[in-house]
Amino acid sequence: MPTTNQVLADWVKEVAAHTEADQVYWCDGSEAENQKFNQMLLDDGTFKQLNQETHPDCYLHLSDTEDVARVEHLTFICTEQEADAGPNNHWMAPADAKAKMDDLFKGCMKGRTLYVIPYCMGPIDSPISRCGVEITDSAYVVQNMRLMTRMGKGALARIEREGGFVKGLHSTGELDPNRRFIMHFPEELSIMSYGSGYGGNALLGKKCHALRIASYQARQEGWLAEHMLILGIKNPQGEQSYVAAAFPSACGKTNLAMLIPPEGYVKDGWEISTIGDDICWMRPGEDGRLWAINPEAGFFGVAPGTSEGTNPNALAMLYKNTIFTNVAETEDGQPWWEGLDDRTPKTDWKGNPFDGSGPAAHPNSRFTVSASRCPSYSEQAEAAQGVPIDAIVFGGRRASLVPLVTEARDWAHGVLMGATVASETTAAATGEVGIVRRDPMAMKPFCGYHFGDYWGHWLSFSDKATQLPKVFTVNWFRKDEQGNFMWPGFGDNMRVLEWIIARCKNKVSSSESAIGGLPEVKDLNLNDLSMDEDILNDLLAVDRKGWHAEMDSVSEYLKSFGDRVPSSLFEQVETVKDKL
Ligand code: GTP
Ligand code: SPV
Ligand code: MN
Repeated sequence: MPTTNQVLADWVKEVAAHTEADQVYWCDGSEAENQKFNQMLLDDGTFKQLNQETHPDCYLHLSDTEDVARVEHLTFICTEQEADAGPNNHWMAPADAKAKMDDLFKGCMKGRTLYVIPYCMGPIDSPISRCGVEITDSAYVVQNMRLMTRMGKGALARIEREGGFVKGLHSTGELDPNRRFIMHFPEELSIMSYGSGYGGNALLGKKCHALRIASYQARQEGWLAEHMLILGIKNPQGEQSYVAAAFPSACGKTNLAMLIPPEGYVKDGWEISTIGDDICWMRPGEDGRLWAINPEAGFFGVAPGTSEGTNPNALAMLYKNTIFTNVAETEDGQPWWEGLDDRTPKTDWKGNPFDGSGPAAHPNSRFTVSASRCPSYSEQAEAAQGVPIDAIVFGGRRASLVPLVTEARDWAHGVLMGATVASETTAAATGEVGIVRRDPMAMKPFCGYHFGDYWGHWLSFSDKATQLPKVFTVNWFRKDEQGNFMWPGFGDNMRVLEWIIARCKNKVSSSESAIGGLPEVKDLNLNDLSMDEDILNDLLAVDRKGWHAEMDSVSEYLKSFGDRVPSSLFEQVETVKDKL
């Protein structure tokens, strides 16, 4: 399947020569090809077949034990000017980065096949979508990209029609953490990744293209590329609304995106539909609203904690055509992870007999599955124009201080809320877990340029769109003194979504506070929820002293990004302080 696009043809030829690949294979995206690749991965031991009666066409992949998460310390933004990458990124000069990567890639595909994956991020016919080509020597990466993107013939045809594409070069190399780098060249729209086969490091359409490169492009072109889920809410009157929500990695996007409302809500006729669970590209439409697409075609979701009780829609997807990475296995060959049910697995994520010490599935073990398998997947996810966003929600894991939900006074206050969200770190990236760090717009690991410029870009939308969404902050993760979650979360998050939508439609008022609008308890639907009113009052209270300290820390944080930080953010901080 060679191509009429000369730039692409030349690049593939050049890479094949440099990496000394044995063969070059162009992926067409067909079902026959899918089956051929699965068989190949079974034959070479990369895949293990799971119980085909309970889980037809499901496979287990156990990765190298040192290659289980994103590696933020080895991820670089390589702009000509260091200042353009900003203090939020690791930076390397493009020439130095290329020399380093050229060395690593030299001869690295000897004896291996080079796979060419043309892919499209977003519906093939959407003007908001963008294409890329990933070159990889990993058939496991091919199979994941097949589920996560629109790949093959259709994407190649669009590339040939349009000309431009993002170049992504990947090799699993030796999986040596000391020879592992994820390099981004936003000014050239290219990516080089070596030494890891893990999701965000290796499936280059996802975080590398759709967030780091796309955020850079989006700023130049007047749109937004964000780490957000997109969901639809239909009320019993049949009115449809859409919410985009940014939470850091492993903080609940997949769960919220496919939430099943509490029974009473379902009876009344509320419906939640899923557009996307991780990435959102949005731009102002002619009507002045922000219109969004999910650039992905699948879910690469966190397995632990997924159960019939927490996320039945996710669980329902995982019985067919799913790749499981680093989960445990039961005696009869079914995938298993902590939180799934009370069975005891036979082998752990390293393939060893499970002895009860430590988790059986890796805390960042994942499933890869086509979005079309999700019972709540919306047909609007395929709409070329996208969906109009009514509310933008920011959140994180905060054991204390941050209320269940707060509404921003206006767009600029909303940008401050997003820019200063903090969250406890999770197993989605290597490093210590549970440390509170600021994670602006959940983009700390994913923004392809200086955060000061990024916040300025966000603020500029008040001139770009006349009907901006309302902005909110949520926190599902408050804990009591015994360390228990105070809010039931999961399906019950619907109660907060209902209030958010009611605010967007001006159907309820909010109670004004220094940090933003809060719900009055009477306006939250708490039917069938046995919740102590004291706890709810705690969840909605503003701890003045705590917030004073928080705002001081916020000021210090913003200052650490230097003079590129828009002054209006500091004005917003002063407003909150005055009100406190
Ligand atoms: P990435 O794919 O890494 O971007 O993660 P994500 O934001 O999609 O997170 P996900 O929905 O997979 O949730 C991660 C973990 O948080 C899982 O173990 C969930 O069970 C847990 N979780 C999700 N929602 C809630 C909630 O409302 N309350 C509590 N307590 N835990 C939650
Ligand atoms: C995340 O870490 O935010 C993920 C998984 O969604 S990864 O693809 O590894 O980025
Ligand atoms: Mn994510």
